[in-house]
Amino acid sequence: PFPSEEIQAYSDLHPKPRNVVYSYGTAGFRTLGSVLDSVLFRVGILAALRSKKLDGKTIGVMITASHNPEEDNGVKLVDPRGEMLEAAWEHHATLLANSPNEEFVSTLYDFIRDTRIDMSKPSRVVYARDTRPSGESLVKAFEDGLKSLGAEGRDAAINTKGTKEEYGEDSEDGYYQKMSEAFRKLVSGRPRIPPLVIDCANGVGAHAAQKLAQYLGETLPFVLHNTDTVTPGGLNHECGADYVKTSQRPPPSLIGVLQKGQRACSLDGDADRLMYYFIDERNYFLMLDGDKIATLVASFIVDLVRLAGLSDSVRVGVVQTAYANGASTKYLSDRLPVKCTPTGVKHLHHAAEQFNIGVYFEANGHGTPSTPAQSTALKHLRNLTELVNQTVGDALSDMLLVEVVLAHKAYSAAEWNSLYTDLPNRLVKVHVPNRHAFKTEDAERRLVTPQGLQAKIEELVNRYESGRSFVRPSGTEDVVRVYAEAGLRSQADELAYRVGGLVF
Ligand code: NG1
Ligand code: ZN
Repeated sequence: PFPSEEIQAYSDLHPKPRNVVYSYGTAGFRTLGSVLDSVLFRVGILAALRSKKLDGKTIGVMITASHNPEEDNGVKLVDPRGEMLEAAWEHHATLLANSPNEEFVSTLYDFIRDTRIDMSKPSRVVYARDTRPSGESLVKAFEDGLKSLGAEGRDAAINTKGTKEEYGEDSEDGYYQKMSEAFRKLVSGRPRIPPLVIDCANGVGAHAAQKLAQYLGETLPFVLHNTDTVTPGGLNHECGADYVKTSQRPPPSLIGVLQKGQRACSLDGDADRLMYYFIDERNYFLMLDGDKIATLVASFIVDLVRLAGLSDSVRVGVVQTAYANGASTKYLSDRLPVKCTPTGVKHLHHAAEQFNIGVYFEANGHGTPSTPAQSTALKHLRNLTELVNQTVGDALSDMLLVEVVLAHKAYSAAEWNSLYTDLPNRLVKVHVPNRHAFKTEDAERRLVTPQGLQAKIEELVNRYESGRSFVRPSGTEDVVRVYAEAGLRSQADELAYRVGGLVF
């Protein structure tokens, strides 16, 4: 049964704009919220079909543009176990999104036939959005997609996660309850934990953190900032994990709030990135980014595994991307196996599964440890698996994990920071006529095209002490990114600027 007339009628309400080309990238579809209506409608259909193809298993859909500006929006599909959409389907998604309105129904028909989808199967879809103003109407377009197929959908409203059925109870409250209970067990008997300042980026993390605070009570007191999810323009504006990481500054709203040595952290607009930081004795701002988090967590897990006498059977490893600070890679490689993959959580997650326990974090604060069932022999490891959200990475569960390790090691922010010293680094965006002309290899660390450019970059890099630089096209914005690091701040900035000049 293929309801072609219904689909056409609904599709006419959500026509594809002629001059826009969409592509399903690392973060799903992501662009200006104002040109996403037809995409959301079609993703509604696609999500229902994906569920049918998987025998009615639940598909998650998250409508968000994460750390990007408030006027952007996006949508990504999440497979039943919380994993990223299968690669072949990313390609189908792109084809369907770009089909002109008058061809859409027949393209869809061919797709269903070629993919052998049994339309009589049930379909279950759970969806959620972040606080962006464009979210409401995009959800309507998405629901029209479901309706056109007569599919079932459940609105998880404004939420940090599309699906979390696999984690804890089938409800948001169950999720916080499970996390906070595990946290309590893990820190029991340790000294009182001083309050943690949390910048919620004026996004969904604010709701989540408020809830979590109720469950944690005095075990871990929160001081919440940037929790305004109603005033337009506030989302990720001069706050949030991306602001902190990229500008290498605290959110202006926290200046004067942070006491020397006090731990603070920023979430991003959809609460899946986490960035810690503090002001030191000399009033310097110091960042504890995804690399520092990975280092802290991996060393804790290694200790637990050793104490449990499991060092011979449990292989612990760390997965990073090219954006990992060179000093972190050096520090970790001296102690553990370290792997480098292209950016995007799906690549990291996949590589992490090659270890018994794989810790993966992007420098920007996306990530989580993935721990398997067999290591639950140890009580702490068992509680850890309760605490960490192993399939998707969630900034708040990552935050609790950091707090556990700090409590166990009795580390202050400054002691944690001193594990290694970051090489000064700079990340810049360059607008180019066609970013797709930039193709990379070796986990995005080298350019293959434009021809000759890589050799020029290397020639520059060689002139800097501890220099490293690479160029890659963004998967979430229409820009090319240039990253550089070097022994001195001024040199890192100069190298980034000069490589940027080569690209432009
Ligand atoms: P792009 O826009 O492809 O650089 C950004 C992050 C990725 C990843 C994705 C997914 C940087 C430099 N890039 O991708 O690491 O997190 O967003 O959100 O942080
Ligand atoms: Zn995010």
